Amino acid sequence: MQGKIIKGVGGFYTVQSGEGILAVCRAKGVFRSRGEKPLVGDEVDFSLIPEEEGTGRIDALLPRKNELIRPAVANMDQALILVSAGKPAFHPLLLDNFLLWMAWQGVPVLIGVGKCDQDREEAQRIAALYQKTGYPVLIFSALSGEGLPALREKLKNRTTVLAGASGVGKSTLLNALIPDAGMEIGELSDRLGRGRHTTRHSEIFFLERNSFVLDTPGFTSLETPELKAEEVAQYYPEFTEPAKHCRFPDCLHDKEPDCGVKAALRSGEVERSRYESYRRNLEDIRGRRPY
Ligand SMILES: Nc1nc2c(ncn2[C@@H]2O[C@H](COP(=O)(O)OP(=O)(O)OP(=O)(O)O)[C@@H](O)[C@H]2O)c(=O)[nH]1
Ligand SMILES: [Mg+2]
Ligand SMILES: [Zn+2]
Repeated sequence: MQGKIIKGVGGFYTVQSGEGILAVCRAKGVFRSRGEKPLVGDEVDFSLIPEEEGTGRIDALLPRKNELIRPAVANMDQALILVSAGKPAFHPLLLDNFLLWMAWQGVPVLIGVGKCDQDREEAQRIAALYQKTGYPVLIFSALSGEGLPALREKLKNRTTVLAGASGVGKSTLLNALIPDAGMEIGELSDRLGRGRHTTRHSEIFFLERNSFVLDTPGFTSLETPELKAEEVAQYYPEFTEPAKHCRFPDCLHDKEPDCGVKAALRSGEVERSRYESYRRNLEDIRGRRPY
């Protein structure tokens, strides 16, 4: 039988067939010996174990369309990266690192600016910061419901992974979109500004025909992916055009004179926070030991 892994906890994988049959499965030992690890989002061949109702066995993983490291899921069409316009406060570096990871992993991105009910001006400010990146930005509130119809439209006929810092409202958004998702939602503790009932495992939810959304655990920080310094700029889409005007073809847009990206920064074509994130990525990479 063919199915999709919708959840994985401690070596047990919940697999759902197209007909809606659910089975909690173990993966055969051969996977481990081959170094293959089933991921949430994997399409698999599985069989039911007749003696134990509701259990099964994964016999084979079908070829993946893609495979993400952060978060570890497979076969995603796009990522919806969430930030909050209220609490917890928006951190540009964390969003920029999410964007960098997704671009590097080849996954198209939407930016969702949530909790706009808490601070409408901040939501507009964040959206404006990302306008020049070309990433679509959607402002919404899972609480008031505003912006949700437009968001739902973007999720149609796709498998979308929700990603973002802990407490930004990923699970709450899922509950708003799918009333019977029943995800646990964290109360924001004032001291840490992040959720307490935080999501621990990635899980797939059925939104509507051909449309799936994945809830994932939040990150509080995200390191720069394993890139070379000269590769980073290509994942900052708004740098591409100004970089054509750099004097040196191998310009890192750092200390070099006559740099098109730095000129664009001065003229406001490139946002300062984006450029600062880029510089942080360079620093991270330079600080790494060769291996
Ligand atoms: N005012 C307001 N509060 C919201 C909104 N969405 C979520 N919250 C609150 O934000 C807190 C955290 O929400 P969660 O949905 O648990 O956040 P999460 O992103 O799933 O967090 P992790 O699972 O830890 O990654 C809860 O107290 C929610 O009630 C919103 O649109 N408006
Ligand atoms: Mg959650
Ligand atoms: Zn340059």
